[in-house]
Amino acid sequence: MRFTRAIVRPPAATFAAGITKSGLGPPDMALALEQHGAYCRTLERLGLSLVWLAPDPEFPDSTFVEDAAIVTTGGAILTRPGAASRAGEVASLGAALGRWFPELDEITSPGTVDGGDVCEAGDHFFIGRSARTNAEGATQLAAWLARRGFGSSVIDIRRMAGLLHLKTGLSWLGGRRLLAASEIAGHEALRGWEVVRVPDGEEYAANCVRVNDTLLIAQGFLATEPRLRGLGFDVAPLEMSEYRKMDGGLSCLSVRW
Ligand code: CIR
Repeated sequence: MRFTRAIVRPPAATFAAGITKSGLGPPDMALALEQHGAYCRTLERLGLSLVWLAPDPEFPDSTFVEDAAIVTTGGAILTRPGAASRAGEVASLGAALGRWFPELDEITSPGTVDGGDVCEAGDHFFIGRSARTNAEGATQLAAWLARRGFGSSVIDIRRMAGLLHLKTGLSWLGGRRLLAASEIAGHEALRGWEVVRVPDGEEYAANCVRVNDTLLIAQGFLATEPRLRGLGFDVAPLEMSEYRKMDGGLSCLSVRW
């Protein structure tokens, strides 16, 4: 779909208290804000109108807005994040999305889904079964998608080391083409898709976002970037170092539609 809007939320002062297993040390707050600003300016340059949510210190991970809501061409659904500390993030996404999606659905208990586990690929969605998205959540989401004419398949990432969410290792590039970290690239759910592999050692670059005709990618991945340019993409590299420290990728910083 062509995007015209995105929800974003700058990190709050409590950002460093969020969940992380990266072992990369605490984020530098000033740098995080600077990187967030560059990310938002890039979305605006690509023609998107931004819907800004205020930073919320009660929820250190709330800058990762993507995890709390899923927006499709067939409507939007609020998730039920798998980490208890993130459950309260959904309300503000609901308030913001309600203006555009009056019939907002939601994942209900005992289902849990993190938006980071949901990879849209046109009329098909890949759903990650992860430590955050449980079987019940995946089933609820698949049924919701099916009612809107979308297909889906589940990829269990629980044994794939280093992947917090499905989209940590998988992105849609448009058409039938996906970008994948090698752990996911051979998965049977991807059969019939053209899978572009992220070079080993650059797994973090597997999380990218196609915004209309441009691919937003993490900066500094010197083998991945030319590979994507070689496919004909206009590429916009963005420095993500402070979000990476908190296990976040490019896609998590916005909800796009
Ligand atoms: C978390 O562990 O929930 C956050 N620190 C990072 C969430 C990143 N979200 C994403 O990849 N969609």
